[in-house]
Amino acid sequence: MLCLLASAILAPQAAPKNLVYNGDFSLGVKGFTTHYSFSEDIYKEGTYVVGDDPKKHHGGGFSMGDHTSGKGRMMIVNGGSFANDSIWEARVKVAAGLTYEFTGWAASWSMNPHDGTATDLTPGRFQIYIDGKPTGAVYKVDAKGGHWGKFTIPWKSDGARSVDIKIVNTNTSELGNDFAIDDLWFGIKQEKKPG
Ligand SMILES: [Ca+2]
Repeated sequence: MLCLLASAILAPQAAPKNLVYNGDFSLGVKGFTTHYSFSEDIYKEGTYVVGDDPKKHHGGGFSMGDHTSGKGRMMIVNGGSFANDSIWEARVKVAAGLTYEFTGWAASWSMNPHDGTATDLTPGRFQIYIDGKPTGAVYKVDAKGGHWGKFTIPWKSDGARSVDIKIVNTNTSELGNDFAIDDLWFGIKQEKKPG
């Protein structure tokens, strides 16, 4: 008992754990719910797939790799024209009085039909909801195809319970509005080391 205690104290501080199951989508369609409809081809607004290249699922899409390794899987979404659609939603257990952080990566994958460049005319705009409340500023996905950008949402827990995390797309345009998300992470916020 004493030995166990000593080793626990001496053990180096572990990196905060990711409370999101399958946040890198390596396990496919697992660990989340969504208002979107699963479809191997994503020509229709409001559909999604978990795959390794948007072009394989939409002939007019930009060919790009995932954020994790460039060769893994990501959630590939054809943004819907309905309001308050949740792209991705999951429940996590939190402890009281701690500051958490929800982070994730997003990139556009649609082409500009006018000039053929990999530029989304109306990129996705995400509002994150934690415990049912809009949290943090709206995150605008980079319009350029395959340019992964990170969103970071800090959140403080006021009690020990399980909370719902939800990514909602506030862009309801049928034009463009095509994006992928990857490497979703929720955990205790890491303190910055001095210096
Ligand atoms: Ca991935």
